Amino acid sequence: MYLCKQTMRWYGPNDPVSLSDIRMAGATGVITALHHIPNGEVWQKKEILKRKAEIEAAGLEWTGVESVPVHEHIKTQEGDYLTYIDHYKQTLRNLGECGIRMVTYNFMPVLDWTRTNLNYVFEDGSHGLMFEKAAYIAFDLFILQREGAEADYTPEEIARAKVRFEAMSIEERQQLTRVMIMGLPGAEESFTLKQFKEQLNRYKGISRERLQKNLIYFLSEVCPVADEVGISMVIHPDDPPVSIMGLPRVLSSADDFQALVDAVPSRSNGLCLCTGSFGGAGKHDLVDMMRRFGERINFVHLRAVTQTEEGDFYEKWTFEGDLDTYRFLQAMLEVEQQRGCSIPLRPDHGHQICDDLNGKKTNPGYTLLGRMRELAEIRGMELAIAKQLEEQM
Ligand code: DNO
Repeated sequence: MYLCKQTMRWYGPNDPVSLSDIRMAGATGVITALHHIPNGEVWQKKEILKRKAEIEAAGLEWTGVESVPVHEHIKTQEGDYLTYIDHYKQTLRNLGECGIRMVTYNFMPVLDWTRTNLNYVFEDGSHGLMFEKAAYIAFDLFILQREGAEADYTPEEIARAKVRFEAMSIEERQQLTRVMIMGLPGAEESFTLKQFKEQLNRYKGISRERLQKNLIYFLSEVCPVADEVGISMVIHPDDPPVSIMGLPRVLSSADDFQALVDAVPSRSNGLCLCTGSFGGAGKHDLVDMMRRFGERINFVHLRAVTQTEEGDFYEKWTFEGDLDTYRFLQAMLEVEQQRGCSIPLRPDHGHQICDDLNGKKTNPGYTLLGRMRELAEIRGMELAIAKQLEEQM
């Protein structure tokens, strides 16, 4: 029976969560990146092997990279983007030669994932992440004061955002700004308001179609290398899967991924099925996506959110959100048996619980205890489904 590869994300030696914590939490591998290497530079074999040895010394496997970041110039195709593509290829060759088999990346312009509150207090007292549309619009219209932003919202949304903004203290406004643009864990870049505006300006002439063309060009260049060295490239969906601050988005639905596969059919062109990202806006049938793209899903982020009518979403516990986690895991296990391989999975963001709430330094979404609970619940359910499948065979 092929079971999922249970992994946890690790932010490297500076992560307050240690490798031995991760091992004791029940994971068999880690997902990590060489965060100290500036975006766009080649990851040298020496550095890769050093990190790999450190992970293996802790009794774990380096199951995959999240992320090798795609330089902004590749997304906009300006200046030295061809050099950056060459660097990316070289990084893939080096990783492949060091035995790494999976690389996650995203093609979200400027920002990686976006939330408005990292400390929302849930009913059980745990703290977690959420996205409040009125706060986000308040930031866009009244803090960032993005030119032409009004056209992106309805009069009702603008009115709600105004009320929300006026009720915020100066500290709350500063906090919102920090959360929006100063870089969440995993986002390799952070900005001041001025820098952020400059970044947005660089995308002024770039439509969704253009960004999609640039992504396809990037993949048509790097996938042959990934095929050759035995790496699966998995694209992380837009989080949330809608345009943010007027920026174009290209991986927000099953159709978007289908378009990528049609354009670049290489074996290495794969998807990181992040259930929480797709769950943030719109309706996406994640069980169906698991079955439909099964051959190309080489990484899963398991997380469940709940959407509201106003366009807000809350990151709930994996078994308490809108996702039918049972059916999803069942589909995943079936895909694994059909393919004859184990797909890496990681519990995605976890709440802050118990000791995490006692002043411990944590990376938002990446606490030990919250993720440990998620991993244990997911693993328990997975083993039960596997048993059922075995009995049916
Ligand atoms: C957030 C993560 C993202 C993800 C990147 C992949 O928690 O899921 O930062 O790692 O988008 O490139």
